Amino acid sequence: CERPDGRPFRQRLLVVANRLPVSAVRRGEDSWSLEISAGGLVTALLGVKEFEARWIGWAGVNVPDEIGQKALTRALAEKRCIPVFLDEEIVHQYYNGYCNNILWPLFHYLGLPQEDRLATTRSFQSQFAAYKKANQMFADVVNTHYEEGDVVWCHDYHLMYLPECLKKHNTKMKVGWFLHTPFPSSEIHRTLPSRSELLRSVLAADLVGFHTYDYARHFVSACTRILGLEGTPEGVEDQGRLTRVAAFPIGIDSDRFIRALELPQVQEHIKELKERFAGRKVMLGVDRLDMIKGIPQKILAFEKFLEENSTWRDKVVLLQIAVPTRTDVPEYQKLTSQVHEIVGRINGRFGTLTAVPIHHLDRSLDFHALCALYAVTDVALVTSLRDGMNLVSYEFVACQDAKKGVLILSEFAGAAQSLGAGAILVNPWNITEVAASIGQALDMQAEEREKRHRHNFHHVTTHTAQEWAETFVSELNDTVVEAQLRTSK
Ligand code: ADQ
Repeated sequence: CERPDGRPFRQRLLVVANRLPVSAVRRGEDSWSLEISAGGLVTALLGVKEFEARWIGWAGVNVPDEIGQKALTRALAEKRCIPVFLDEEIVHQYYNGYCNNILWPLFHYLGLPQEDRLATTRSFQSQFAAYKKANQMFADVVNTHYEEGDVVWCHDYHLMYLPECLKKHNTKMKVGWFLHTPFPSSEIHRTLPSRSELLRSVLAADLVGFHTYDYARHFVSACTRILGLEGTPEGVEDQGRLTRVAAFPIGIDSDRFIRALELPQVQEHIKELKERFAGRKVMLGVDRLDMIKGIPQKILAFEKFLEENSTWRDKVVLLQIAVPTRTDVPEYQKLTSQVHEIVGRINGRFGTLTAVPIHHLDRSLDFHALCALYAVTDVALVTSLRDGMNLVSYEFVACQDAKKGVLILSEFAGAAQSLGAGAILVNPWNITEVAASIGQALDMQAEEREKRHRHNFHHVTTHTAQEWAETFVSELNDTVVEAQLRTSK
């Protein structure tokens, strides 16, 4: 196999994630149209040039018939994607249920669902059974496509049971697992009924990675306290077998953002935005509309700032761009209404006939529009209640080399560990503190902004997505070689 520049690829990489990086729309009995969809992980792996990567995952659609499945498999093969077909019932129980209703809130410190105890216990068991079944279906597809020497990289909380399924089938397979969310304190993980089974399964991998050292430490403590295993500086040891555990902070493809700013269409967007908001400082929030992102808290902090700083009322605007996700889940619907209600109230309170203080959009923006927005922003507000890393903060910094705007960043986002020295760190639950930090950011002198921006820009442009992926995969290779040496001694 060769790379586009003619040099051979070093190794085949099978990237296994719940969702393939494409959206598939059925056009006929045997025809599909595909569109690459960008998200945190997709963006990161687009930068990996040293490996011949193939994706294995669910295409996000139910395809009950064989003709449709064959046609979709052919269409996806052109994009180096291999589908796992999940039916509606499995998706409901595994994805909506166990992944999004149980693991996602738990890993973000929101606890387990609080419904009627008995009902939860019953649905919990069937959801966990569906989770294991779905993970086995992913494993079956990996096993079919695996060739000796391949590296298998499993992603995220959807696939915690996958390393064990893979190793049971082939102990020699090189298996890595990376978590994109936080791993919570062991006291939180302890509350999960399937706590031990999940930990044991993840430990079947050769290398286990997290965004930060803290998450890695929480995972090791969970293994020592819950499973009674031994934690070492290298990872977790079980009867002489070591699972390496380490931090691999993700990054972005910063060049892609920096280059985009030169494009005529982005320059045109920038010009329009500058005209539109002339005479006002621009504050920006870009988030998926999820409870972990702290959107209501952010807007309430902005309200408090306006309340206490009347001279700023007609000189600042907050643009909050929120992509709706999991729109069929009642809690997410409630969040959308809550945000709309708060925004409406504040705009009614502080708006004039010609201007409102908050522009809230419930939608995704295309890449060029997003880059232009980042570039014209004076202050970015990232107030996640918990966030594995948060790539929005990185993207903002990458687009700010001309303006040197200020980043207000939650101390509960993984990014606080890398961009903390350049950002203003806040506790997003403390609305008074966030309101004060808005004032501090808007008043910050150019020299101070420059100094903070330099620090963050250096980090974002030197710790890229490509470097992240290459480091993880080469560590995985090294870990396996070291383990072989240990056992042959
Ligand atoms: P997410 O929770 O999705 O990712 P984040 O890291 O901020 O969070 O990535 C979101 C991506 O979606 C960014 O690339 C951003 O540009 C894009 N996006 C968000 N809102 C958008 C909008 N309105 N329009 C267009 N694009 C938008 C998960 C974890 C994170 C972790 C990543 C990567 O929750 O903590 O950083 O995976 O590991």
